[in-house]
Amino acid sequence: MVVKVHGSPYASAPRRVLACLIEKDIEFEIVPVDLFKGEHKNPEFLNLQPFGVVPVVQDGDYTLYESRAIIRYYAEKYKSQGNDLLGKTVEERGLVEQWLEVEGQNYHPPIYNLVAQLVFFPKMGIPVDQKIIEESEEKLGKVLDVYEERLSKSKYLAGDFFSLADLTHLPFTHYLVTDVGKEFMIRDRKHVSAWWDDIANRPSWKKVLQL
Ligand SMILES: N[C@@H](CCC(=O)N[C@@H](CS)C(=O)NCC(=O)O)C(=O)O
Repeated sequence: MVVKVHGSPYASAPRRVLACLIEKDIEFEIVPVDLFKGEHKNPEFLNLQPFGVVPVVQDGDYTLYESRAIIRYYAEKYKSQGNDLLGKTVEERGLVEQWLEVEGQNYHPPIYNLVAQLVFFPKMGIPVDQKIIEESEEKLGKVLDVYEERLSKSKYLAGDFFSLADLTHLPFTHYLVTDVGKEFMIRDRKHVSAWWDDIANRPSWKKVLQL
């Protein structure tokens, strides 16, 4: 069964899902949803995703939204296919879940604010708020200091294996080092910098960027 991914391959949350599907060798097709035309607010799309955001996957009769839920689902469903992204033991799995939560709760809010203020808003003609930019940079810096400490002890966030915990960071960190112009936040931290080079060079992520 080919998985249908409703979304735009240039948008961050769909990219998270696509990277996971490629890591797991799962066949997929992209059903384009043009955010610029507002297609994600059309009634047909809202039937699939009542909050009107991408991505949504359809796998036969099964429909799922929320990118982090989707990657957990596929990593579990196809545990022994493609690259294992959940760890071998329950303790490893616990750490994968811990760092997935850290990404969602600690990393994502400030990095999202930076990307919104410095990339999305200028394109949309929305005025930027310098105070939000400064506060977000400070908050993200503190989170990255915790990552630096962690990554001085293990190659990846959950241990010495690449997992969903690392993969989930790809889309927005990509924005940070490319469009936002704050690559120094990664490069000033030796272990974070090496981790980023490692995960950003995975064939799955390179393929996502080409889609
Ligand atoms: N928590 C959701 C967030 C999805 C999300 O914000 N998607 C963005 C694209 S990356 C979107 O659809 N934005 C359009 C909008 O907010 O109107 C997920 O992870 O799936």
